[in-house]
Amino acid sequence: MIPVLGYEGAVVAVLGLGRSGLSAARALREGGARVVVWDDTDAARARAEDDGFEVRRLDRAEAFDDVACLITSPGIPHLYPQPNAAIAAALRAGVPVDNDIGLFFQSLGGDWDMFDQPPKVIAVTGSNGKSTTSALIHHILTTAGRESQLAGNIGRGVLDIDPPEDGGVVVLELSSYQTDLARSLTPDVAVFTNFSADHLDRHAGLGGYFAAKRRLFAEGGPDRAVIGVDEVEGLYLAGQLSEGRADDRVIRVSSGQKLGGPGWYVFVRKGFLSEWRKGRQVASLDLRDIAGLPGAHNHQNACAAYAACRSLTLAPREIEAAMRSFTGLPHRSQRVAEVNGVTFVNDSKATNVDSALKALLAFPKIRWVCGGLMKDGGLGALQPALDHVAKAYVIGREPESFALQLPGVAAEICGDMATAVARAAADAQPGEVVLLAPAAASFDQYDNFEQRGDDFIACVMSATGQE
Ligand code: UMA
Repeated sequence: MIPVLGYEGAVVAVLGLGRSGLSAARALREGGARVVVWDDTDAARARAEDDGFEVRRLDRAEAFDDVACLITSPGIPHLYPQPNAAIAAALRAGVPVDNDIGLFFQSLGGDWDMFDQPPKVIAVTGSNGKSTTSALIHHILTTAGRESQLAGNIGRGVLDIDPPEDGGVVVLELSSYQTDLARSLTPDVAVFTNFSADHLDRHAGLGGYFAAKRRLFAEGGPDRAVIGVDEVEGLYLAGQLSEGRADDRVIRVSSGQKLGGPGWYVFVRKGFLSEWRKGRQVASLDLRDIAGLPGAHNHQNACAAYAACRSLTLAPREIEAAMRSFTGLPHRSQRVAEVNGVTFVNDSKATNVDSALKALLAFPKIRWVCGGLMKDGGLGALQPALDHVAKAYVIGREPESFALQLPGVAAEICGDMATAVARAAADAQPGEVVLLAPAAASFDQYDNFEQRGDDFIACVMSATGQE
């Protein structure tokens, strides 16, 4: 745990008692703060009370009379569509609102003089590929013998990690909910994987979503920025951060485009990753047979991870060797089974249209399990991949309206996962892939995408007689 500095003896309120909230409450207590907590669910409040925390209703401005700061959780709206009542009350009372990420940067390291090599933080944001890129960076560093810890949106509260040692690295996956609110954001290396529409309701549209992600680069001024430049937002950000064309504090990354010029570039074309610096090629890696990184979207993740590790001075061959032992993450292009020539792949993390598009483009002939809680913007952007789909098997509470947005695709209304997987497995021919890539959030039928992926795996085992 990283004890929180700066609130010794002060009252700090914590709203939301899930993974990030509870770990923040404990780290604040460890740092000497008096912590009062609230969660809108009874069970979460009861758990916190058992842990010795004082529960206080926070939905009135008077609740903040003695409070120095409110720490909130990423899943709780702080601005749009409307602020949670407790956050609105804190804002009315003039109390600063922060989150565990802000506390982490405020508290990391403590006395920097005690380190020969101060710890470094690599923070990864972007619309898709954040988890794989973060996990890959962590895997490469660990394999190369560097002390590394992985936390953030990937499922582990940042304040839960151990205080980093001399020369240690902390790799953080950060969502837009987290970067939007953190009052301190000072990574050494910041990575922007790519950009496409997501979470529009929480950011009041695309501009708000981009502004939330940009804070990671604008607030702290990282020493090095690794930026995916395949969308205009990344191009703009890279341009804003560089002093000129030769400024190699920005490493530009592309999946598909050959990049060149006097700066620093990493790109992938036809499965080969190339690094260019000051107009010369420095390294080339063949990504095509790295089993843990299938498809163009994973090649993009590989480029971002490669660039981040190069900026910590790892050698290209060291990075390549480590990539070969990367096995991927659960729920992202996860090969679950292969039965009678049919491969079953779990990409439950494809919660939006862009990530589902990339998952579909990775395989030529697909029995596609899709559907769930649709996000703003519809499914039109999936069009370029729909000729890879032999048939769609639609789940979710409103599968009919989901299927209606897939013109020209043979679609079967299944509703639940067990029916969808059983029907897809029965129809699939050797060489085809049964792919869960929902293009929707899971919350209409599951608590989270992990639970949905686990259900897919259980249904595959049952449908293929492997239980
Ligand atoms: N709650 C309220 N009032 C509300 C909403 C929620 O009191 O109006 C309470 C809930 O009762 C619950 C707690 O808040 O007890 C949950 O908080 P949370 O939703 O922020 O979840 P955490 O468990 O703290 O997990 C969060 C991230 N969740 C979200 O961003 C939604 C986790 O990312 C992250 O791993 C974790 O912090 C540790 O950093 C998950 C996620 O789904 C993987 N992220 C989204 C995504 O990847 O698309 C952004």
